[in-house]
Amino acid sequence: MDCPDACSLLIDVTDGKGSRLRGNPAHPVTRGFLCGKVARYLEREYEPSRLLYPQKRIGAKGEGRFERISWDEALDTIAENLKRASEEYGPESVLPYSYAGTMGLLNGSGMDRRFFHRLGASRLDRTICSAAGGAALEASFGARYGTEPEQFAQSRLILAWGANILGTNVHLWPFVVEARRRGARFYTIDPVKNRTGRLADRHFAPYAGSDLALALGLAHVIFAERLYDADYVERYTSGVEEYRSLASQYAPERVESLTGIGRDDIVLLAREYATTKPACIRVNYGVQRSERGGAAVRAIAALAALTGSWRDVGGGLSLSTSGAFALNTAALEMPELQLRSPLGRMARVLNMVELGKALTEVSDPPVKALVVYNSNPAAVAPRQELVRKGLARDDLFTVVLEQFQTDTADFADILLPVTTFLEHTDLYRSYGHYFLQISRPVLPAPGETKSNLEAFRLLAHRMGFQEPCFDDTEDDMIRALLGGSDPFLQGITLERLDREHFVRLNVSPPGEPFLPFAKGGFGTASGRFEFGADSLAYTPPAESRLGRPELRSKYPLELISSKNDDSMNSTFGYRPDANRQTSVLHLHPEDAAPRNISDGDLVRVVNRRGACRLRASVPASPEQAMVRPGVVRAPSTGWRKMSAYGEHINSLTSDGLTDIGGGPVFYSCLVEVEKCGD
Ligand SMILES: Nc1nc2c(c(=O)[nH]1)N[C@H]1C(S)=C(S)[C@@H](COP(=O)(O)OP(=O)(O)OC[C@H]3O[C@@H](n4cnc5c(=O)[nH]c(N)nc54)[C@H](O)[C@@H]3O)O[C@H]1N2
Ligand SMILES: Nc1nc2c(c(=O)[nH]1)N[C@H]1C(S)=C(S)[C@@H](COP(=O)(O)OP(=O)(O)OC[C@H]3O[C@@H](n4cnc5c(=O)[nH]c(N)nc54)[C@H](O)[C@@H]3O)O[C@H]1N2
Ligand SMILES: [Mo]
Repeated sequence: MDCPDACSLLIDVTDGKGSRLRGNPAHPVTRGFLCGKVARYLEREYEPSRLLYPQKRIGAKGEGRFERISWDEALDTIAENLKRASEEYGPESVLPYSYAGTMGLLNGSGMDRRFFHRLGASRLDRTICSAAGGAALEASFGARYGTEPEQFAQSRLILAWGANILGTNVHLWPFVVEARRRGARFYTIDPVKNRTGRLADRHFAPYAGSDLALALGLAHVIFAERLYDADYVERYTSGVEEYRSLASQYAPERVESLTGIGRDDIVLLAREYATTKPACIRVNYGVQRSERGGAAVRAIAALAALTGSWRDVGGGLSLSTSGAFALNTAALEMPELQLRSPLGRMARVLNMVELGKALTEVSDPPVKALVVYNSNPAAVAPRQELVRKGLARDDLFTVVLEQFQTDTADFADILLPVTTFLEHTDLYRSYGHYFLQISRPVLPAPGETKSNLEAFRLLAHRMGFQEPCFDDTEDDMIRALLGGSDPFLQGITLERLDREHFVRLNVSPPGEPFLPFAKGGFGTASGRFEFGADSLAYTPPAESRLGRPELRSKYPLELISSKNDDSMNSTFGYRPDANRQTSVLHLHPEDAAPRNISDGDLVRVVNRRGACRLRASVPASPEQAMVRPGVVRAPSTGWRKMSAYGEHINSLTSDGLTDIGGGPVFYSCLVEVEKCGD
């Protein structure tokens, strides 16, 4: 699934049935244990409501009434409709919509990409998760590398900055525990005091979306007290004078008013961070889901460059490691097929965050056919009311490839049943460590399920696409991926992967730590770390407590709908326990009292985009509160149709975009909350 940990799993199979799933003790990051979600994955595998046969819709869109059909009929209907849309409106009237239901490369961005490129379909900008942070790393580092998880054990100070390690990245935790056993301190910086924050030595709670100001404030102190590594900065960075002058405007007093973190704490944190060696920052994607999210990541990354922390084993910073997997994705995806499509050029690009607009406003051509796989946009995309309005269009032909009858599946014209990762071959990279993995099918595909890869192969044949690439086997495609010349992949072959299952990239010699930027080596045009001060001046998000006055007077609370610890986006939305967990709103007692809200009350969260009813969770005392006054938190996210009132938190979130990268601003979201029942 979509997780930085990308675990190595062992399964016991008895008479063709999986009986036990566990973490592989031999994998240096999985280390023999699983999170609560995957430990229960066999329940999902054999869940009676799993989709097993192709179906066509017989009720209204969204209603969820379907009838079984054959694969032949399903494929004929799809091919006919895609051809018609393509002939009448041009192939760009077809839009694929996918994200990371599986992170497997073949089933996530393989035959599907070839298919849509050959068709000339609109391209999808897959921004919904990490686009702002990714753009920030590209601009600052020129590469998506980060500190190896194993090295955290050697840190003396670990900052979890917008990183709920125990919730969304639990395989980092044993390394944190080991570091603390050796005397390290562990701090969290997060508007929400989640499981991880509760176990921290200190928790700092900035206002939502104010991390840029906080990072500049820390830099202010580090410059003022000359705590930076002048040698590292001189040798390996670019733009420090502009950055110094920007930081000089962020004195602790001002930063206190922008972030809510006390000036003395800012000074102490800056000193401690700059003088403790090694110090490591685990920043996760929560930080960049706000209006200034890209700049925030750049300013946080600047701290590691300023202090020269990249020199140290157990230093540096980790947001993503995905850039080290220099696979030949062009050979997998074959973008050049677009030139052979009726379009004869590269197709237009639509941003997945703006799906609602794509389905209701975009013309020239309008979207007439939508093919969804590895994603559940009717639940996970922002501005849900508009998304649903678009999905309900009678003149839109929708195909959904799914394992389960999700909210999105209910809008399908044709619904195709697909396999799980236990039932098909795939190649997996990771965004949290440096091991590449292969996985072969260990369980039979139930009913008439097929992998995404097979489904798109059959569709390509139905469309009459003649290119031999549509007959490539899974192994052909893996070989193509491994076929580049990147040194990190040297010696990694399909045969070796089949033998060893997981293989560490050649990022450093065996047994030696990977220090990506110890001696510079940044991938930017200058080869240096780019501070980028000209884009880092802080203004509070429009939707925040210091934002647009007309908004915050009506909607004074900052909503953070961050991930639920025991589910995976909407993937487990059919589970009643997951649904209970995602039907809660955490409030501070000071916000609850004037609204006459008590623990367990039914409340309505509302803003100008929509509304959603949830159960209030209000602790007895302020010390136990998960959030500071002015912040509410909704663990996310479930299925809309499973919620008691058929409502969803993403009716409130905005389809606005981040400062860079075109990412979503899920956590810049002002709301009001009112009691609406006991
Ligand atoms: N259990 C579980 N694990 C998951 C997922 C899941 O749904 N559930 N989802 C997977 C996915 S898709 C992803 S992208 C990854 C990474 O997932 P993350 O994006 O890292 O997880 P989140 O919980 O959304 O955000 C991390 C933390 O950032 C905090 N945060 C929110 N706004 C701000 C802010 O303005 N400033 C600061 N400093 N912190 C802020 C949140 O309160 C949260 O504690 O996790 C993956 N793992
Ligand atoms: N309010 C709010 N909204 C959010 C977020 C948030 O924090 N708060 N997080 C955002 C983030 S970071 C992300 S990444 C997105 C996640 O959004 P999505 O990527 O849409 O994630 P899921 O909701 O888990 O849906 C994945 C679907 O893929 C299906 N699937 C799994 N494997 C396969 C396969 O092999 N083939 C096919 N065809 N389907 C498969 C699963 O059954 C599941 O229904 O949500 C975003 N939405
Ligand atoms: Mo994500």
